[in-house]
Amino acid sequence: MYDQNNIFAKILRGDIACQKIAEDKHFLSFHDVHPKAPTHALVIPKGSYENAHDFTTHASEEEIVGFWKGVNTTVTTLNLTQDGYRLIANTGPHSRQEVPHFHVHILGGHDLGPKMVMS
Ligand code: DGP
Repeated sequence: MYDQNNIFAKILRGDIACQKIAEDKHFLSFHDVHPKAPTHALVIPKGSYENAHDFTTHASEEEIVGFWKGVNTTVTTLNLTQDGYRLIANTGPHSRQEVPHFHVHILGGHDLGPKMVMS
C-alpha cells in the first residue's frame, strides 16, 4: 500500500523543498540530501509507485519511458556522460530502501570503486 505521506510524495506535492535538477510531466530529479558521492542525484516518477517492482508492474509504458528519459536528462544535465556514473534502485527491505516511493540514485563525480556500496 503506497504511503501518501512519504518524503518524496511530500516533495512532489511541494510540501517539502528540494534542490531540483530537472522535471517534466513524468519525473522529477533533485540532489540527495545526504550525498554519498560528489554528485548524488535522485530521480522519481510523478506517479505513486512504492518501488521498482511496483513501478515496472503497474506503470504505463508512457510513464516508464518518460521516467527513463528523465534519468537520461538528469545524467546529461549533470555532465556525467563522459566519465560515467552508477544507477542504484533500492527495492524492499533486503535492499534497505528507506523512502517508499520508487527512485533511482545517480552517483558520479569520481571513481566509485568496484562495489555497489553507497555508504
Ligand atoms: P533509499 O535508501 O534508496 O530509500 O534512499 C533514500 C535517499 O533519499 C537517501 O539517500 C536520502 C534521501 N533523502 C531522504 N530524505 C530526503 C529529503 O527530504 N530530501 C532529499 N533531497 N533527499 C532525501
